[in-house]
Amino acid sequence: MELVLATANPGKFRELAEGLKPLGFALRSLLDFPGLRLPEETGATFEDNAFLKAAYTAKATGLPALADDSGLVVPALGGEPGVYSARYGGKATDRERNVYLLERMRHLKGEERKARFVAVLVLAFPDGHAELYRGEVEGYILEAPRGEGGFGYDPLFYLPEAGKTFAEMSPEEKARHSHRGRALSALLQAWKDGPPP
Ligand code: ITT
Repeated sequence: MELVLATANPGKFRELAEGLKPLGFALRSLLDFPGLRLPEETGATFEDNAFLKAAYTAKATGLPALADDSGLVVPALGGEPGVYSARYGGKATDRERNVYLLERMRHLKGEERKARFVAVLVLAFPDGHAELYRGEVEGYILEAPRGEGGFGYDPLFYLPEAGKTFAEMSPEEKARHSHRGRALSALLQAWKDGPPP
């Protein structure tokens, strides 16, 4: 089956492509469809935004499309950055957003630095049908970045059971623990015997 990965984020693309390998889909990227831009993310939830991106791409390309809407949720900040993770504080780069998050959390200590990553994957078909898969992981936001791997908030996200940040993990190790890895496992489980009923 041909499948369009409806993301313009190269970090996500890499992780999704790796995780989907066992299904043997022929993957397409947005670059295969010049002129196609993802719609504005106007939804209030990860679910809404993932659905917007996947349904739009499936309709525009005539192919099944998989979108990932994800982000970091810090309860002590009232859920920030949440669905605004990609544009937190109006900052343009991952590094600037990380600096901004650290600044916002400067007064928070111990358990107040708890955070979770959420990923919602929506697989949409040109006929309007859609399937949704979700993954979450809980950890802590460090006071300074650690590690060079991954993307986004990975250098700040510390997973106690691994004793590392996501940016200090190999791609395989991050996939075993991450929100996206967990959502992908749910998708793989549903598709292991072919298209779900
Ligand atoms: P697309 O909409 O094109 O897929 P995006 O980056 O705009 O890309 P989102 O709106 O879903 O996607 O924003 C997700 C943001 O959350 C992302 O830009 C990162 O800042 C952060 N994020 C999500 N997953 C992450 C991960 O595994 N590691 C680090 N940061 C992550």
